[in-house]
Amino acid sequence: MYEQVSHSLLNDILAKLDMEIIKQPKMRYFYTRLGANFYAIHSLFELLYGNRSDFSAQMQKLVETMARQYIDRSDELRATDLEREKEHSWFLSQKWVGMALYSDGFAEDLQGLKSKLHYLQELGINMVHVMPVLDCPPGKSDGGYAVRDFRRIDERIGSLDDIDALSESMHRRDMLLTLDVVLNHTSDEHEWAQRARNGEQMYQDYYYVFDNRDIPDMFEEAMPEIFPETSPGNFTWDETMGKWVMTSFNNYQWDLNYSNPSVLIEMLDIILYWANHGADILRLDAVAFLWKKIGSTCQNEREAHLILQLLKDCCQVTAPGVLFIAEAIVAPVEVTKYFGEDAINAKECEIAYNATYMALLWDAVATKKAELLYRGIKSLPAKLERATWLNYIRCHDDIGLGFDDSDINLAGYEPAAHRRFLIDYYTGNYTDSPARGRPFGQNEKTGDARISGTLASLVGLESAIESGDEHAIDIAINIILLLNSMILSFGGIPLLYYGDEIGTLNDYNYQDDDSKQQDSRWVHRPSIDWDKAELRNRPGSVEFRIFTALKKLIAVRKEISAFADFNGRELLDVSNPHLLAYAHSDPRNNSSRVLVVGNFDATPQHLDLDMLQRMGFFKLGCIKDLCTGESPPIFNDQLAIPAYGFYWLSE
Ligand code: OTU
Repeated sequence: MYEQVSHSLLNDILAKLDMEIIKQPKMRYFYTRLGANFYAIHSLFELLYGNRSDFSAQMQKLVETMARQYIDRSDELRATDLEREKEHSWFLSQKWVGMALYSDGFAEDLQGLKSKLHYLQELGINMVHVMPVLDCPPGKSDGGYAVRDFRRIDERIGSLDDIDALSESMHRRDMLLTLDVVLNHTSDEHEWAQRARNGEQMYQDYYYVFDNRDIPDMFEEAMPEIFPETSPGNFTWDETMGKWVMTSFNNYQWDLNYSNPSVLIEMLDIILYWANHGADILRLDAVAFLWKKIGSTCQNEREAHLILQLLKDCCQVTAPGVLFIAEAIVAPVEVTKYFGEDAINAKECEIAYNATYMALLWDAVATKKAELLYRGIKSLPAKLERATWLNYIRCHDDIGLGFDDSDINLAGYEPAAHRRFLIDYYTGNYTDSPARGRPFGQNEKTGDARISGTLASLVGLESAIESGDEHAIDIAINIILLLNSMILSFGGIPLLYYGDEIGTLNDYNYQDDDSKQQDSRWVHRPSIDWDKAELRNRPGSVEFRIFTALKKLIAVRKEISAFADFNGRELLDVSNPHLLAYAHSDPRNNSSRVLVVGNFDATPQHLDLDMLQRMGFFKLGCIKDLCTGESPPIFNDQLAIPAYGFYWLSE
């Protein structure tokens, strides 16, 4: 019944389309895909905006936006769409290995990045998240997340032509390009914000603007603070406008109001615009925040999910080869919902940051135990098929200790004290720790804090080099490799962070820059020292040791089909608190089973082979470590795992 109604609705919309669109040739796939997705798109749009008098006009505009961007999509990208539609689980393959980087920090600018793609290929990287490239007000940029113009590249790093050339060059090399779309907010210097400030009601309706504190105060009762030190509270008084505006992040980042369909359509247009400039994957920033409701934390609201489903369905019509990454740094039970809520059987983002796993790995390093790591992975909710994690150790943001209190209890710790220990451990307040991190986002009201620092500095490489302690250097390198082995083997897309492949240390220059010194995340947003990177070719150097080992691990990962993310991971209870072990089987190929084991302790540990055999693993004497190609050491029916060592075992 509804199908019929929706069919005639669709016909009405198509009949009213602009002549310019109707007379276009080669629209066949557009119409087929629109037909297939229209029911979902219309019902989602109606759920969100059905009570508005301009609903039909906005619906018409939504379809026109998709059509116009389809017309702009190049033949090459349309061909890629078709291939990916056929092979629709293509991104679950173990062959993808990612890296996130700032183009200026990595190589000065976009052209520099293009000329250094070979370096990434040398390491085995074939998916690159180029951190925000858009125009932001200098000094009020939030590292690129306070966008002044969503269609204009920051002129200090290049032009639109440079992005096109980069994506072309990457595609020729079989590399994927990931770009950001900052959905939740704009800079206060964005044209919409300027026009709102100058009194235009239409643009004030793009944001959450209030005459007085009545409603802001009600919101504040339940909204947490994201940047409590630099930007306390969630509202900012705008002097020119004479009004309060919602600013969940920095006070110069105005939250967009998605209860206004015009905002949704504008942002869809921007998503499709970057899809048409060759982005294979779009990282949707801060997706948990897309819907605000008084009395709630204003995160993970049902409508935020409906918006993402709608954006995904619309993208399926215009650019179906393009994937979304959900950047939702929220509780484990909430994260998996960003793959697709079951309310309406629709998909949202194919990929999500695995912030839980990231934070748990840091817990294991500090405690030298895998207990909380084990608990946390165990309570990670199952995810949908055709969905995958982005597994990472470090990124441009801080490390938040967002694991579950009940898991902390199960692992035998008291939550508040344990979090305090971790902060102290990584920020220099714990005597036995070699870590050189910085606190971030300390909130005196709640006692919360997060951690900044590069991978190398957090695992002790900085302090080890400073004291010239060779043994400590060895340990730090081993921990770096252990952590990388964990993200490379977990199931999902590993995402390395630029500089970590050569052990880049903290960069303290941000302290001399007024616009950065309050934000310790800049300590781990380095400029690559290419002379140091050259040392990757000099045997014995730190750079060589890390780079070569990583390169090998990446190459081996790509050969192990059981690492493709078809939900074949099984967490093993090996009853040794220092070890984490899981096995992968490839549902498409039963004989290929791989057992991963990592030792987080500073002393060697062992695994009982009898136990492994009872679990159905290995005939004695047939075990091989795929990382080295050799048999691992076995003594008295015990498999020995060196301090901070790891194996990827198969028969
Ligand atoms: C994201 O961050 C970005 O990654 C940050 O670099 C930006 O500052 C921020 O959005 C605003 O655009 O929104 O869903 O703990 O983890 O702010 C989580 C800080 C986010 C970040 C958090 C995050």
